[in-house]
Amino acid sequence: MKITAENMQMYLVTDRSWLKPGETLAEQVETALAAGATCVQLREKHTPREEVLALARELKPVCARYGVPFLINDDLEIAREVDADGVHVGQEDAACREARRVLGSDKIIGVSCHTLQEALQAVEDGADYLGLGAVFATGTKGDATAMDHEELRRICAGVSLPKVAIGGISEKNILDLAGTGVDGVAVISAVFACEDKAGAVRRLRELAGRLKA
Ligand code: TZP
Ligand code: MG
Repeated sequence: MKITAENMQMYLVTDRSWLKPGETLAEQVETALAAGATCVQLREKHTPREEVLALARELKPVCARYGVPFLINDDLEIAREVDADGVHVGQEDAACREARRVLGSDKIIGVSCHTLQEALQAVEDGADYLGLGAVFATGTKGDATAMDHEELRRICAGVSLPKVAIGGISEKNILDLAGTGVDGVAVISAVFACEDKAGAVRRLRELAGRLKA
């Protein structure tokens, strides 16, 4: 599967710590997909690996039914075991090259970048898309600091791969990213913290469609 700028529009990153008793990640992801989510990344930092693997097995066919890329955060082995569409990796040494080596040329590899230098390196290492952020302050990722939007513009101007902004993005501030060059937004709390997840996805996707206008 190939990933495109359209897949960046309303990119959902999971965090099951927002679930209430009785709710399942699979049904919430399906709700988001039915409402127009364009990419799904399984990112569960507080869940034992065996459970992440089980979630991955459960989510993969759901995403496939909607024709939406299903990516795994960081864990190449889980991605391989469930035959996910790809992975999203950070700035760890050689993460992107290692992912390409393990997964091969057909899988999608996304890389988190915070500077133009990192972005150009990711291109050289064979990334398929870039995750850029945090673009705003966020309580969701403790070690994420908000990046300068001028650097965000420089990355977008300098790299032609699909690019998704992440970090602290909400319906209130998303349009502050208009004109930066990002193709869309990746969110956790803007969807998972919402009672009406379908509405949140629909509105964010509609707003994301105005970022490049
Ligand atoms: N990477 C940079 S910020 C972030 C990640 C995974 C957290 C995004 O969560 P939220 O709730 O959309 O700010
Ligand atoms: Mg990571």
